Amino acid sequence: MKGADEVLLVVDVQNDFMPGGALAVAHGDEVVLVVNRLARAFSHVVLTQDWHPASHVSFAANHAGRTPFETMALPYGEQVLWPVHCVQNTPGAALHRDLDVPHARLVIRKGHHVDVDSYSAFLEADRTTPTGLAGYLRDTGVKRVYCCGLATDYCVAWSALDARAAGFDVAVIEDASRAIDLNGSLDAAWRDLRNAGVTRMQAAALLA
Ligand code: VGL
Ligand code: ZN
Repeated sequence: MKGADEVLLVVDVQNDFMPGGALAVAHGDEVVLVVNRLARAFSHVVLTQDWHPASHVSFAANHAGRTPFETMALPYGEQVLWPVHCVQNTPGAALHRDLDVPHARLVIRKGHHVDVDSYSAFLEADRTTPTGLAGYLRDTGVKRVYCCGLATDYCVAWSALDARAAGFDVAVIEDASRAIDLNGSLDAAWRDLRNAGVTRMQAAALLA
């Protein structure tokens, strides 16, 4: 059992990221059982939930003439425009029904500011607005963060990079995550993670 100084961060295991969902991640449903198994090895688990207002700036539908998966310049930088997904209190925003982590202590909801996206569980896409997660983890004695969930190349990678920048030891559990892989984003994410000193590992190393 992992101790008090280690946390499992389970990112966005939500219906809209599952096959058939609004922003489907290929094989996204395959993470659910391995996440359940991993979670049993951790006393401390935190979940995240992408949680957008319907008028969110990241939705292509909210910009005339724009289509999903284009990028657009916003005041805080380049933003990928997504299909409408994870709208607050909709079934698509709910956690997958088979996700079984009764001892999860905290659910961080992100992307709730209408004008700013937040892939990261730590810092919004303006790169300045904190979610409070770094302070929470420090206050609860966490030193090492194990990241998994959806999607590897967006919310998992950005969360892992920000966890590292906040001073935590960080690993990404590859086979407990699945990627969107838009224009080489998965390769780029692994390169950025390696350069930042994030460990790439497989679930078996934690389940032995
Ligand atoms: C995500 C794109 C938009 C993710 C969330 O969970 O990786 N990706 N919103
Ligand atoms: Zn989103």
